[in-house]
Amino acid sequence: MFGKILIANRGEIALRIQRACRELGIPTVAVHSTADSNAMHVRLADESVCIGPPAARDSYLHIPAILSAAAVTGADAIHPGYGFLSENAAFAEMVEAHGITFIGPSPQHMRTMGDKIAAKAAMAAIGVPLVAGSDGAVDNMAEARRVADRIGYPLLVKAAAGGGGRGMKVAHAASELEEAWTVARTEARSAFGDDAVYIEKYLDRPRHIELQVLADNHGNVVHFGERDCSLQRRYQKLVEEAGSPALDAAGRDAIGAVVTDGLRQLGYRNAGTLEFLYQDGQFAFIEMNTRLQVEHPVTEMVCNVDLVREQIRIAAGQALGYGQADIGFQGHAIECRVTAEDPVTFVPDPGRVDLYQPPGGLGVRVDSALYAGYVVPPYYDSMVAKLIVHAPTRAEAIARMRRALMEFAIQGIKTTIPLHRRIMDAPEFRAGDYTIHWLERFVGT
Ligand code: MV4
Repeated sequence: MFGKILIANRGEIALRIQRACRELGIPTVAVHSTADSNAMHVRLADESVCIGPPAARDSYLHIPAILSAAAVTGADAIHPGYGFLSENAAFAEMVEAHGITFIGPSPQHMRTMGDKIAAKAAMAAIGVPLVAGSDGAVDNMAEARRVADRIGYPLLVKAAAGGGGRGMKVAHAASELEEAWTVARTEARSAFGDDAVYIEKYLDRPRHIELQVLADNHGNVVHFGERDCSLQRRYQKLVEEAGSPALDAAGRDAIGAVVTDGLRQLGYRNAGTLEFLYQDGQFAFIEMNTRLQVEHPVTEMVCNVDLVREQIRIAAGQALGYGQADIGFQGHAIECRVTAEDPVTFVPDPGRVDLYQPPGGLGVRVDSALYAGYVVPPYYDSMVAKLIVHAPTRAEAIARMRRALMEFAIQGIKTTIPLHRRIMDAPEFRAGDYTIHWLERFVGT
């Protein structure tokens, strides 16, 4: 097992990783920017190193500073959390070149999944269902027309280096194809320095369902079921649940078996999430994330597993020690992401937290780095807390979330808590009857 872990992140996820380390008896090193000297993740770490000025590119994304911090503190592993350097294959390679363990997949798997075309080819090869589309990159209009004739309209032109909604253009008819293809390429080149694009049939009312997997270095691959992440606005998730109101145990078992058998063949290791669009009872793979995700707690609650602990054990070479049959799904969990934003306009509202009163009681979990007197800096992501509830049924989980949202008090900054209360009261949400488009219509922006 590791002697000391450096956590290359901030905020609630840095605390989350510290908690797993502490329970494993492993000391932690926090890194922080000058804007985060008073941050909770610095206060709670065993050691801390200031790695640069506020801007993320000069601190949390500054690889030489992070490697130096690991060297001077003698850390023998680095956990990247989510965001920042978590999906950067070159960073993972440099970490390993310094004799430090990167807590995550191999750089090669990170690189493959970072290229959406290569990721789809890998999934096709192991029998995971895809959205109908081009077989690889589409680098001329003649090829684009051939694909369009085969799959029909509407279709999407997507950037190979994209993901999370960046670099996507829709064509509703043949008359729009050339413009969509040209604009997608141009935007991909300027945003990612890579103009490779591919084409997919546009699904008009899907849910976003993702599958959590873990793989060790000994050929054991298991899944922890699905999360429904359809409640999003501008590609930012607001509410996630496990399981999906749209899926039953048989559907989960079926997609889970295909995925775990396939990832075993690919030699994947550590944590991963496969993202699917789910429409008319069909799964269609779109992307794979090679990191711990923000919404991992809902899976932890229904499966009674510590995913970060498992990531660390796997990176240290330990075997999972259990199989798929040992993983159960108990009740229902919901997460609300609370951001420091106006709940109507979504304008960020960083600043001083005058009062912080988190909810409690049975089945309530709050992952947050806030405290009264803390000043939320303006430089980073606006998420300030994740409120997670767990209950025997979905209806009881919604009742518990409403109750917890009533108790939750944050004063001094605006937060999206009032919006979450409205979502919990919405008939469509309560019925589980929503697609990826429902929330944007509900909030009206
Ligand atoms: C799609 C799609 C419909 N059809 N692909 C958006 C983010 C990126 N990860 C993939 N995205 C989509 N790809 C096909 N073939 C609709 C979306 C999409 C979406 C997907 C997941 C969650 C929220 C979304 C919001 C808008 C569009």
